[in-house]
Amino acid sequence: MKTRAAVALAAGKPLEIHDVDLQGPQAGEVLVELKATGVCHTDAFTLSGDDPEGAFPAILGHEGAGIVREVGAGVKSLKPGDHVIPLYTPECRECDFCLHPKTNLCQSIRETQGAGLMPDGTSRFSLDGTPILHYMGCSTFSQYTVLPEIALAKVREDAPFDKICYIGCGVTTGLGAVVFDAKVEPGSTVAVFGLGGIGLNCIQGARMVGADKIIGIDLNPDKVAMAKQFGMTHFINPKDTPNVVEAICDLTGGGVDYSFECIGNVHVMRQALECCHKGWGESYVIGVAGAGQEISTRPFQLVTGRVWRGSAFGGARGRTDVPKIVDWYMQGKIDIDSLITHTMGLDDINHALDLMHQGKSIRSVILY
Ligand code: NAD
Ligand code: DAO
Ligand code: ZN
Ligand code: ZN
Repeated sequence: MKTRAAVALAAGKPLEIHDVDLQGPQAGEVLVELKATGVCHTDAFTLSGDDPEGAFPAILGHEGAGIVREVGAGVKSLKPGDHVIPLYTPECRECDFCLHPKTNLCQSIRETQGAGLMPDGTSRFSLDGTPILHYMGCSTFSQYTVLPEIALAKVREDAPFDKICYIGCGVTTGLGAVVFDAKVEPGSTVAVFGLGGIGLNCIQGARMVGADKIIGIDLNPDKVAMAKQFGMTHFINPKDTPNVVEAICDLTGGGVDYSFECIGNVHVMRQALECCHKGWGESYVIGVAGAGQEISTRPFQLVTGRVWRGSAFGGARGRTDVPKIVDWYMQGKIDIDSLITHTMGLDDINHALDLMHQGKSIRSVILY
């Protein structure tokens, strides 16, 4: 079949809209008609050419929501008509990682997914006979896409696609880091570094679990109003505060119980660790730093009980946890609507990337 898609033909070039050939689902695969997709920083990072794993030509996009249209042989958990969210972190429920209680990083299709291919080592997309790579196993910048069954979360049918697509990455990453990975307790003190699409979801996660002080840190004062709306109780702008770590320790009687770095800046990662309380404070790295960058601190920070950890896709096991997050949204426990600042058609997707680079959007959503 043909599908309309935004194709990344080469690094650093604008996306081009093409009618691409799409082969139907093979065994264990599912054809999905996307109804909406968010445009995330990671798509822009890969398109820029700075992503060492980025390969072209490819169809980017990993934050979608849509409807199952066809299933391949052997698919049991999904049927045509089901509403789904694609998962860049799949959940096979069988591999060593899925069976281990301490991780969500299913590895069953990691190698082929990382290479931009389906599990059988081939691509379903092509343009004029040239194969086009998949991206993060999702390729949601195409109206139709094919995914493995294990990379789709089935969600309730009354949830709006144009909002729940954001659960495919940003919402789950920020909220999940607080709820599933850190398991922040009621009454805790929390610091969130970076008040963008991920950090704001950490903030609303902290509010949801009943954190006491929620301190936001950002260089951009324009972020304050939205962060307060999402539950931030105190704001620190590093431009006005010579020693951010000291300021956080002063606010919290010696440091926070939990901190989250949502920027990807290795110097800020150090501050996020060092503002944690001696003896028990835990810091979570969520931001993805540039290739080759390294973190550092004095080891005594760890000897004296601070903990340095990381979080991917919020620690969520996608097929199990994503439907729960959709429920939280539908029950009004979390706000997604305020974070979706722009919507547009696929033809305007390069505008969505421009808005992101100019810092004018939190999330742009493409409507198919
Ligand atoms: P964003 O650009 O929307 O937000 C970043 C915020 O950090 C902005 O508000 C900016 O003003 C602020 N900032 C920048 N430098 C700062 C500094 N030195 N001190 C204080 N504030 C500063 O980005 P986002 O979409 O929220 O993504 C954040 C990070 O999370 C990115 O690195 C992204 O790649 C990563 N990410 C990680 C995962 C994961 O699973 N771990 C998933 C998705 C995204
Ligand atoms: O299992 O090695 C692996 C891959 C884990 C992928 C985790 C992705 C986390 C951050 C990437 C940004 C997501 C949009
Ligand atoms: Zn698995
Ligand atoms: Zn993303």
